[in-house]
Amino acid sequence: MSVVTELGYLGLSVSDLSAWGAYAAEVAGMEVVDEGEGDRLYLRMDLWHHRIVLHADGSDDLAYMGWRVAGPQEFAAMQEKLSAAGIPFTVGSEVEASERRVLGLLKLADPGGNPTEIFFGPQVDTHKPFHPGRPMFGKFLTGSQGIGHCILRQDDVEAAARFYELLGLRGSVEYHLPLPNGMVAQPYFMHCNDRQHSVAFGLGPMEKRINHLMFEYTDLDDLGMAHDIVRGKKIDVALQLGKHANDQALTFYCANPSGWLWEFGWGARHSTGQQEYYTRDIFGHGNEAAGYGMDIPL
Ligand code: MBD
Ligand code: FE
Repeated sequence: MSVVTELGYLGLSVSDLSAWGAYAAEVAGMEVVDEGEGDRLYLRMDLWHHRIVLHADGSDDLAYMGWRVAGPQEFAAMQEKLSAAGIPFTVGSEVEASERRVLGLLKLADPGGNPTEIFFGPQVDTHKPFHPGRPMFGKFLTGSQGIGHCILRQDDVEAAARFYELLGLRGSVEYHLPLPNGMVAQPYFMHCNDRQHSVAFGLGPMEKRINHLMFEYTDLDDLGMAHDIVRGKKIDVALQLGKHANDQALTFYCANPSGWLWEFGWGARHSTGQQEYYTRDIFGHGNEAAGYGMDIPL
């Protein structure tokens, strides 16, 4: 059985590369690496060569997401599993693998059409200490929990759930949220390691492929500092500081230079392996700036 082990990397298409570099470093604290290609910047969050590539190609949306499998045997088994399920994929060439700094990758699409890659063997630069883009008290929480989580566009939630189950994720509906229009939002959350969710969907129609990327600091003071910096720069905050019912992380959501959200967090609990659902968050997460697809009563 081959299962994905973490959400390992992301590619983001951006129109303003320099604004993005400044945001990632000065607001989030990521290490920005320019290797001189001219069309991209790398963002480091730990010892990996990168966790995020910013591609200056203008669409201001998710370009691709990379799910890790443990090694070459799991990589081969995943191809057999996808073939048996009738899911089309291509095997990345050596050039494509080295562009992503991995030993091997597959390219496919999830049922929502989101470009998806399954890879093994990332380049880890153990000789190059992580150097944050602004002073940090601690680190980004990655390791076996991967980058964080994404909320994705899916028109067919059941099809999306079957696809991510095939990849090895588990989960289901974790909230029933009564909406002002009388409907009940039933977002779906899925995990593949200790991170309580690595992917979620089912929050209704979305303009972009991605609503938000969540990442986590090891130290509360880094979340507080990020919050002060966001407020100081008058960056739109879509959801104020609050604590989620499912992962119990303290988080807030603010706009990035592409006009979608980054969720900054701290203190998430691990996935429990037992399904539950909630009707609201623990506290906070008040709605502030509207129009970012998070105008929901949490
Ligand atoms: C999350 O991370 C989230 O983004 C939402 C909407 C609900 C619970 C946890
Ligand atoms: Fe989230």
